[in-house]
Order: sequence, then C-alpha cells, then structure tokens
Amino acid sequence: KKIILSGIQPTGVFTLGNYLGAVRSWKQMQEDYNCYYFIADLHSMTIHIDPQKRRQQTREAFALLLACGIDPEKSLVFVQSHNKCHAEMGWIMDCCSQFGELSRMTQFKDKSAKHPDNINAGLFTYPALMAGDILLYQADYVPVGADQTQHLEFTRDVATRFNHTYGEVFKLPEGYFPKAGARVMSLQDPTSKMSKSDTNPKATISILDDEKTILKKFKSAVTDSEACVRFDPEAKPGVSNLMTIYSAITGKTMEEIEAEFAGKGYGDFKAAVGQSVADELRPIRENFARLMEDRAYLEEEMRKGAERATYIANKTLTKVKKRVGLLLEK
Ligand code: AQP
Repeated sequence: KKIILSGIQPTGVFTLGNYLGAVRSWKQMQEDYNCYYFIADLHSMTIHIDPQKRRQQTREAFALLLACGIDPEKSLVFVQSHNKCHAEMGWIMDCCSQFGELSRMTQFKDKSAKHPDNINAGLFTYPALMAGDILLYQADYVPVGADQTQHLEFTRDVATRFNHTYGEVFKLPEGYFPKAGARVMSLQDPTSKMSKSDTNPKATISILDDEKTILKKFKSAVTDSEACVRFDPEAKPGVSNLMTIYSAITGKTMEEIEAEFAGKGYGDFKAAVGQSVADELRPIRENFARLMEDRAYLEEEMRKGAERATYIANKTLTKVKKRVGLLLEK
C-alpha cells in the first residue's frame, strides 16, 4: 500500500472546514492506503498559545481524530513532539533550505501580517519542519489544501537537492486531492476561509457544537438580498458556501440543490443546511465525549503511536545522519 501522511494543528477544536476539507477524507483513505496522521503540536508553537491550553488542545485534537473515525488499528496516529525525530530532522532541513525560497512562501507573508507582534523564526522555517515531517516517513502522497501546495513544492525541492548533494535518500511526495474535499468559508465573511483560530464564534462551526448552536449559526450566516438559492461563488459567496457545505454532506449536486430550494426563501435553505450538519456531527460529538472520559485509553494510544512513529522515522533519520556526516553514536 502507498503511504499517506497528514497533520493537523492543535490550535482549537476542529471546524467544519477542517472536517469537510481534510479529516473526513482521512477516514475514507484508511481503507486504501497506509495512513499516518499526526497532531502538529510543534507547528502550533509558531503562534502563542497558553501552555495549559496547548496541552489540553493537543489531547483534544488526538481524541477528535479518533472521534471522527480515524482508527488507530488501521492508521498510525501520534503527537508530533512525541517522536523526537521531527525536531532533529527539522534542524537538518533548516540547513538545507535557502532564505530566498522561504521568503517567497505566501503563508509566511499572510501569517506575519496577521500576527505582526510575533513574527518568530519558527514561522519563517515552518516549511522546513513540514518537509522533515513528510520526508521522515517516505510518504507517497500528502493530502493538501490549495493553501499548502507551495509548501509541498518546497518539500520536493529540498528533497531533490538533498538527494543530489548527498545521494538518493528521499522519495518525492506527491499532492493528493481527495475527491470529496470541500473548501469551507467563514459564515460571517464568506470570502475568507473558516479557521479554528477565528475569534468570532459566529463565523465558524466547531465540530463539537450542539444542534441548537449549529442551527442558530446557520440562521445568522451572511448571505445576500436576492433570495434565490443559486451557485455563484463570485456574486453570491455566502449562499454558494452554504451550498458547498450542503453538497459535501448530502452528496447532492449544485443543480439538485437549486431545484430543491427553487421558490423557497433562505430561511428554509439555511435550516436544511444546518440540520444536515447537525446530523453529521452528532455521532462525532458523542464519540468525543466518551473518549475524553477514558484518559487511560487515550494515553495508551498516544504511547503506541509515538513508539511506532519513532521506529519508522528513525530509519530515515539514521540514513540522513550518515549521509550528511553526523557521527552516529555507538
Ligand atoms: N476552511 C477550510 N476548508 C477546507 N479545509 C480546511 N482546512 C483548514 N481550514 C479549512 C484543512 O484542514 C487541515 C488542517 O489544518 P491545520 O490545522 O494544519 O491548519 P490550517 O489550515 O491553518 O487550519 P485552520 O483551521 O485555519 O487553523 P488555524 O486557525 O490555526 O490557522 C489542512 O489540510 C487544511 O487544508
């Protein structure tokens, strides 16, 4: 089986965007691939989070993956910092990355504009750590959103350069674009993506929101004054976003959705979208509550994941160290 690798940051409870854009497909991919999924706690250090909150969010993120149907019997699930190879490999990748190419990363520009008071070096070298994450496991495919394609290209460039300088070690990973993946936008500003770190709770659906909250948030979602359910992301970003969500959950096409709500107002439409989301998320919320009560189980799964991840990654790291001339300890 081919290897798939992906990570998610513990920067808050996953949103409907994280779920429909990533985690739901991760669950489906478990059947056909060897899947490695990790909680990217080292990456989350590029923004400031209260330490106690980071610990809690990391535990929750791990439980959320399992609650969403990632099965630790089928997939390797682990916390990034539990496998020390990531930090070591990250440094080696730092030294194989050029200032110029890192300077061209749009995510760095975006994030430093968003947090001008904390433009730390980690934010700048984030793509090098990510390259290490991917290359350590010799991943064949990396599921990436549009915002991550530049980072994957960077990973391939670094890997190619390394192989050329030190001899063939790394497999070049390819992007993987899940068929059912959807890009979900903010409910309050449908021109920007839904993000877990958004400070306006009305803008995002957390996958742990209860039914009442979900229906209320959809009711107050920004739309337009045309009162016609029609897919047109340019002219009608709000309505189109709700249609994207509804389509991703029900499997209906845009034409089918337009027909379903022809002649009806936005009230009925929003209620139907909200209900479909609430029904989809209910079992996840229940699974999560159960998992969080069983701390011993979570800790044991984390430990097992860390052990296996370290075993796999260490093979590549040892090869890398030999190739670059780091003296191996006897
Ligand atoms: N709105 C979205 N629609 C579709 N997919 C999305 N993803 C994130 N937002 C959307 C996908 O979720 C995966 C994990 O993302 P991440 O935690 O590594 O970081 P992110 O992309 O920065 O996600 P957030 O929610 O926006 O987090 P914050 O607020 O911390 O920056 C990725 O595969 C991503 O494409």
